[in-house]
Amino acid sequence: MDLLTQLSTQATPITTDAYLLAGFALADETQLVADLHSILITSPPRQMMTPMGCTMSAAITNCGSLGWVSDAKGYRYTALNPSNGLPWPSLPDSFLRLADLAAAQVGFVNFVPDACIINQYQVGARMGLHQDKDELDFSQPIVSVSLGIPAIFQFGGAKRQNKPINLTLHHGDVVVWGGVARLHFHGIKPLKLHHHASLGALRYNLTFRKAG
Ligand code: MD6
Ligand code: FE
Repeated sequence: MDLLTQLSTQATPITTDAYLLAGFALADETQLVADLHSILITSPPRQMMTPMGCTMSAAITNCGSLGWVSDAKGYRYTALNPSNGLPWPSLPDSFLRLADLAAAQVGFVNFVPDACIINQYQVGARMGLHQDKDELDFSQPIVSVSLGIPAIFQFGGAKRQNKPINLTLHHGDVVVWGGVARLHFHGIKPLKLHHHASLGALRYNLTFRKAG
């Protein structure tokens, strides 16, 4: 997909203030995947512990000036990777460009993320319904980029009990949400076996936030 096609990509509303931009990341996929691979080498994903003592099934790493971590002390953003004591890798230009373009496409202008959480899912990995509420600034949206094998994304409401909508996310799909949907519950169903030409039997999700 070239840039002009990307800029004319239709946003499909999921609910108020939440949109699917199907294939939006494909225009720059080679650069995105190359930049992702560099980050995975310097800062390998690992399965973190929840404060309740459970091991998360997705493995997580980060890039940006802040990274999300979970351990017995709770969920929080840190400037250093606890695995090696070093700052998280910086946000590559390709990531920043994509996050800004996708947010602007659905009306969230001047989105400047400082954190990108990278979730790596093996077949069978999942993410239970949760809210993203560890950031300081809920006026900023979240931009979520799916790469690799497909997954069923569950998008619920403001309450955990609200019945979620199921949406299959494919390689290159981008979901943007903010505004009244910013704190809605969401999750990922256990991944089924698929194969992706450049990423194998894995799914990666990049979520961009303004965390600090
Ligand atoms: C995932 N995504 O797609 C998990 N959070 O692997 C998230 O938890 C998420 O996609 C906030 C906004 C968009 C997301
Ligand atoms: Fe989330």
